[in-house]
Amino acid sequence: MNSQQLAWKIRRHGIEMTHLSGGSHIGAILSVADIMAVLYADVLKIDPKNPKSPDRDRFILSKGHAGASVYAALAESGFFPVEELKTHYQNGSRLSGHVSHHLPGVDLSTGSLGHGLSVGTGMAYALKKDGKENRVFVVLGDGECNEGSVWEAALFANHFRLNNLIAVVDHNRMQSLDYNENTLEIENFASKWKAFGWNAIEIDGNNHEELKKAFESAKTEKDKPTVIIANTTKGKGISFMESDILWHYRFPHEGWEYDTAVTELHKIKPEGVEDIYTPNGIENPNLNTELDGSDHTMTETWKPDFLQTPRRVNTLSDVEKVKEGK
Ligand SMILES: Cc1ncc(C[n+]2csc(CCOP(=O)(O)OP(=O)(O)O)c2C)c(N)n1
Ligand SMILES: [Mg+2]
Repeated sequence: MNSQQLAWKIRRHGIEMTHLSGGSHIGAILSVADIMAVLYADVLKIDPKNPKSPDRDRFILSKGHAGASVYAALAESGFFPVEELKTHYQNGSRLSGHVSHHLPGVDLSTGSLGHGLSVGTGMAYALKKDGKENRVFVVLGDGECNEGSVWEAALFANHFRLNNLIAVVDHNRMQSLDYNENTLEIENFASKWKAFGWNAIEIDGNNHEELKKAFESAKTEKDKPTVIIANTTKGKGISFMESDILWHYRFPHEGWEYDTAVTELHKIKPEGVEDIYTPNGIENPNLNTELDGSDHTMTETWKPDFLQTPRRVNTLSDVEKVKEGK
């Protein structure tokens, strides 16, 4: 399967998994889908028949709330049955909402943000000490980089010249409730990493060719860890989810939300890909994108009086204005 096909599959599984479970974070899953697809289709040296091979590359999805993306990538790569994806986030499932190392192919449980880079740095240090050639990849969120522990790991990786460590930051400029810049400013982001001694490459993180080139060029780095600042769009691929903070926590509900998402994905389905859930798309889809105000996924913003105002919430101050009736 090529990376474009895998990215589509990750998006389709993500919609289904969050829809079935009522699970959150579809915006984060869609944002990181292209990064995950290029890693699993083209970059990582891993073997589904021997998931614990000492000669594997290590991978950590540090933004563990996007767990559905790694589960989908692993299932499509043969680590466990694709059918199992439907159990995600449900009682008794080993596919917990955040990433669990109980699954074959997962090196670290994540979900509490800010730990993945530190663990990945330790892995890279140990591999180097053992004279191994394999690399360590860590995918972080940009909001996650508010955590001080990320920068301690960055210092350590520079100090030990860990050129076998590649961090990718999913730089969608949003976190759970607002834009990063309204929460804790992190720009100029690439310059910060460079100042910490890293080789920083800034690219369009939804563009597969740019991602592949960046991963390739990291191989030639002699004595620095590499960070790929992947500029992405949160909710990428579904028009009404793109750059709308609502979709950090909200899941695609029965009705127009699910129908529109699936119908839009079918319009961009690559050749040779099958949709196991709705093979021919949805017959007579409900594409009426009007909210009915009947549920309360985001309790702060999801109020009937809020619905009188434009639906898109861009900043917390917008929410405050709505609350105050301005
Ligand atoms: C230590 C910690 N604090 C808070 C949270 C709750 N949380 C889950 S996702 C999220 C936002 C993360 O934003 P970002 O890293 O930018 O990821 P994105 O969803 O934008 O890809 C937060 C604060 C958490 N999981 N861990
Ligand atoms: Mg973000």
